[in-house]
Amino acid sequence: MVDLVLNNYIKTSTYQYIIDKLNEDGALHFSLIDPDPIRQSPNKAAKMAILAEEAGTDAILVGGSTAFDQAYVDKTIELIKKKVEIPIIIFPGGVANVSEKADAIFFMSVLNSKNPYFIIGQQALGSYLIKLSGLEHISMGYLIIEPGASAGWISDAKLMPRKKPKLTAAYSLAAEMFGFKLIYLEAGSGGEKIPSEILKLCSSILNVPLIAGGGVNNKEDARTFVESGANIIVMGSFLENNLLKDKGASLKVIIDEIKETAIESENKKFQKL
Ligand code: 1GP
Repeated sequence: MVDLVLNNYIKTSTYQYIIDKLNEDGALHFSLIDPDPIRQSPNKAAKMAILAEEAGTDAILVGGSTAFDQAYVDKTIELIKKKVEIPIIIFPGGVANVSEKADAIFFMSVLNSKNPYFIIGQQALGSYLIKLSGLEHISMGYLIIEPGASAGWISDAKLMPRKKPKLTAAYSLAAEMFGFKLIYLEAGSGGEKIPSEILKLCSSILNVPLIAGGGVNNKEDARTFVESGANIIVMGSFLENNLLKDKGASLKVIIDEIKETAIESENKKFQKL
């Protein structure tokens, strides 16, 4: 479904689309699809993207910690692009995820990694490719909270403690002060969700949009996230387990809940940086 905001984004940028759509809806839902040959073929990924768009998701994220094959990532994005109108954003697990076929890339830094390779190293390696391809890059500070799952292990993160919200809030604020346009809090795929106290504290001090993901599986999870101040909810495993089975029906229930909760809650407005 093409609405006004989407039309406008086609003329401007994906980042502009995110800000405008957030200001219009109050909260967004992004669908994460992993271009991993062990998980799904590009064809299956495209079918999932169509169903997610029909269910009301606001963007498709393509990426994963274990996607190492550039050609496979290209093929997956190319097929999805033919089938959906919403933006496709690369959520890179590494340099091999850079593909000029997408609309944009989250140019992200794992700020609580113990290894500088994940903070600036692989970003430096990918920077020329991104520049030359003209791919829109949206800077994003990424923080991995306990338990962290594969993302935490692969990025060698010093996991943010679940019971110390102030630590994650301080890292988030520092990321905003560095100029990151988005802050992404990740608890790891398929694991325990980010505690509400962390989301509440981060949301209360940040001026940039707060993305949250990991373990969101039902409308109650989604409602809690939005009520706690998450502006964008990312879901991955749920899509893999349910989208094709029920043709997006259960995802629609969750996305409707996100939009309704956002209308009920008082949401801050965002400005483009
Ligand atoms: C995105 O890693 C998450 O932040 C995806 O987590 O697979 O649990 O939805 P799920």
